[in-house]
Amino acid sequence: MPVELAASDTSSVTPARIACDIFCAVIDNFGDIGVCWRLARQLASEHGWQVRLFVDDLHAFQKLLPALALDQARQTVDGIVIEHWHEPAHAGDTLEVADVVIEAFACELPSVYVAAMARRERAPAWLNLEYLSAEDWVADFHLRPSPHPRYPLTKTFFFPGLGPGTGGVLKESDLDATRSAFEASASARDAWWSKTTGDAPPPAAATVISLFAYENPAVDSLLEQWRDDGGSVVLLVPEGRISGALARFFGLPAFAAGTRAQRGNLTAHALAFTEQRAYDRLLWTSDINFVRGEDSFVRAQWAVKPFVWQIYPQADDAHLPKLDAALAHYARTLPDGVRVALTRFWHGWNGAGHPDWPELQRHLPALRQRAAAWAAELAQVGDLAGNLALFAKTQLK
Ligand code: TRH
Repeated sequence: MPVELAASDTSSVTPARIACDIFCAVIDNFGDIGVCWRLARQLASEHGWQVRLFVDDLHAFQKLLPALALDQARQTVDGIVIEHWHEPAHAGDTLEVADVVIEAFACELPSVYVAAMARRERAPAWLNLEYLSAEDWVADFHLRPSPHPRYPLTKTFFFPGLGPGTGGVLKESDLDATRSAFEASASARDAWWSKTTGDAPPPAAATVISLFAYENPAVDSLLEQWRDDGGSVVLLVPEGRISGALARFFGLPAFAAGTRAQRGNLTAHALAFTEQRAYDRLLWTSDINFVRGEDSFVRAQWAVKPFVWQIYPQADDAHLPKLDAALAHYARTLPDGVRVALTRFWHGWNGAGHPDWPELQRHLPALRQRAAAWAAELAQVGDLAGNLALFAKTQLK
């Protein structure tokens, strides 16, 4: 017979710590668990919360966190309890309801857990963390309550966003300082190049590009443009869904981690997929970053470098208005010519038109400036973990 306990009652170290359960169902790729793991780490390390993360796909998770054991039903990493979640009924061996319950991306909580939430003396703060969208409606729906049809429980919709009135996006409190230290240290950057590619850093005049992308029909033309570029281009490609296109372009059987290939002015390195914390250094090293989905899109903005976003594709091109909504924020203050070039390039990279590299490259200085101004603007919205913690505490009073 399961026992219902408030997890905070079981903490012998600091009884006042807020206990938080995060539930994450991996739909595909790495974004769902990428966001949840980042949030879990921040709530634990920056807010002192006692966090438990339920995740149904340890294989995807292990790519971001190589220390994770695949055969453990329950393990603790970085002070966070990780439960292998066997949806839909499983809610841990002992049913404990936390003070704050986060249902990520509308994954359904186990019904026994919801029933136990309703029985709890003090109802937990229950939040549904939504996917990031830059669309205007998000601010209207952020923090809207939704009463449960049967139980005396209220779920609140927590919307990440890029503008005021939204939940913001995740940003660790030490991120800027860590980035600045890396950028200021020639030895750290040399060590990064040597460890990651086996090569010394390229000459300062080279354009370094990171490419994290889904399969993309526009990639062949872009590789040709980089091959024919007037200067040298160094492409850094984490192993993944775009690797097959690189292999075809270079006439190789595969473009697996450790491969180095050259055609014309383009040199490309295939990189091993790194643990999540290390991915930022790839973004900080590059002059321009191609990112995708949700979490790498956010990291590119905090890297304060020009970037190109491949949005997660949805049926009926439902993703295209979301792409334009992000552009409306990011490109808002750019001079017309630069904004048009950036918009055309992002559209081309997302299936509408053709990316024109020389045109984008011409505007890189203006885009570098905008990247810095935008990061400062985005920071005004506040870090998502901090915003969420603040709201949850108001619900616990
Ligand atoms: O993997 P994604 O395509 O995830 C997507 C999106 O989140 C999308 O919104 C969602 O609907 C879909 O999944 C199901 O892209 P994303 O969001 O950038 O997540 C990638 C994660 O992988 C991110 O946390 C960064 C991390 N990463 C590493 O840890 N190491 C690496 O080497 C690389 C390239 C990425």
